[in-house]
Amino acid sequence: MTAERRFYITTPIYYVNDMPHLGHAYTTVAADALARFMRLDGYRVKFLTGTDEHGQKVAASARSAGISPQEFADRVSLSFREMTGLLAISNDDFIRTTEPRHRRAVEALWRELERRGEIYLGRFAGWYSVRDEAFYGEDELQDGKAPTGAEVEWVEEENYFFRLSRWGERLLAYYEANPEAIGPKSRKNEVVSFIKSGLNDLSISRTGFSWGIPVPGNPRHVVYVWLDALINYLSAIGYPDVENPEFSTYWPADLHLVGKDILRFHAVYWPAFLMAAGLPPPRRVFAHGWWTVEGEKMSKSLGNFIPPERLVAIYGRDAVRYFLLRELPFGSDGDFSRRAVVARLNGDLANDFGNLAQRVLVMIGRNCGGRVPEPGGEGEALLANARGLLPALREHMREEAFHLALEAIWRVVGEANRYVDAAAPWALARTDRRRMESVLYALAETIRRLAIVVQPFVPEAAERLLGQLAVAPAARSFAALEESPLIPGTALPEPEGIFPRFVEKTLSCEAGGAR
Ligand code: ME8
Repeated sequence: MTAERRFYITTPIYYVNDMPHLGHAYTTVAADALARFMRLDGYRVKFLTGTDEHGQKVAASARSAGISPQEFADRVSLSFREMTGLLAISNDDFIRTTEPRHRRAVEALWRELERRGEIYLGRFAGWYSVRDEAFYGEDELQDGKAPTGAEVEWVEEENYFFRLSRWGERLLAYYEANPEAIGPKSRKNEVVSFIKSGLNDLSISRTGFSWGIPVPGNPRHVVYVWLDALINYLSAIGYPDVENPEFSTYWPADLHLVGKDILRFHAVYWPAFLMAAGLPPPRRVFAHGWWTVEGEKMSKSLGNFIPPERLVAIYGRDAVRYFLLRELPFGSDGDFSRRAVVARLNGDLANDFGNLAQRVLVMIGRNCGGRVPEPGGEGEALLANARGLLPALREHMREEAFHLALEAIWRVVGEANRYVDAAAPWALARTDRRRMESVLYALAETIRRLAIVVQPFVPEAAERLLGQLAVAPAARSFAALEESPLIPGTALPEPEGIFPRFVEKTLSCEAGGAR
């Protein structure tokens, strides 16, 4: 495999101060869909997620729980790891910033920055927000709070500083030369104007608490939690051993997916740290939008904090994944409501896709002896559209436009449903069996193609559907779309619904796929 056919994608590493919720699930599911897509498209993929475990915020949560920070971090990190199983996340690694491999990388990068004259010891006097784990200048405060609304406290202490002010011009030149390095475009403009407004040197150590990685050579300081955290993207591929094949294959990362709240850390500080250490910056950072719940910001105190396991228990894993990626343009903000989830589940999944598969497979079972029918030239327009899907999907996925990718797939689902109605194979069963077979072949072949391209989004349902079409596991990649059409005469298993309708338990417990 050539070096070009590789893809390194990451999620943020989540703070272990609190349990996982819908927002964390969102970024992780999106990264998973992209990782699966690229694997199916023949790329060698490294997909990384994990937890961010140091800093004052985590130390404070551990203190209120009455246990040590390490014990607390172990407990909550496990919940994030469980979230990956819960949502069928296909991450290749899960990094924790309390692991020795990470500490080694942080120490090495620190020393490298020091060696290159990028770090000096100074005095910080300013505002710090523990919730944001961020420093703020006096001029940035709004009504005595951080611009994010978080409480701030006055901090005056000896700190190490990174010479960020040196890097403004080089960052601007990098973004000028690499317009794709930040998405969406509107966010790129924000970052560029922030850099143009002038960068101050950045405090990169803290004193006064110990829950962190000690600064090499001066253990009175711990490394600032954001410098510590960002380095996870390097530690997971073996930094500081830059000669190892993992590192040389996967760095620079192809995509850091983040929420818009942490874009500045990823698109200003991170590339500056990297360039200062002589490493190339990531190829692209994409900042997605923010979910509210039933119109409100998600928070424990409002009681609308949605744990992913509850959603999965009620609606199913695939439905949650589908909803998150289909409902909002990736990049925009949006609102989560149960009504919207049920509408997508019963509409797009059960009525449109599930019912299409069920109708066609049941007809094949009844009229073709449960075997793949003979092709005969019917349904060419439908098949042509199904064939055109992959190039369109590649375009959309390159721009992280998951909703457009799903819209394109469902457009073909809609056409296939209209084709069933128009071609009426059940009537042909009595008048023209050869044509009936040909119509059903075109439909089954379209469903095969749909099932293959929908795998990154709803992996479980796609797997079941491909099983019902007797598509061998080795024939499920995108290369198989053209290489392995359905073979007439192949015996098919008994069809069963793939997307049961959601019915409120209080009303009835009936489930089925009928329109
Ligand atoms: O920021 N809507 O961790 P974090 C959409 N440890 N996405 C949301 C969301 C919401 N309401 N709430 C959270 C940190 N997210 C650092 C990251 S990376 C080197 C260090 C998602 O636990 C979104 O991806 O606060 C956001 O950026 C991330 O969770 C913040 O997670």
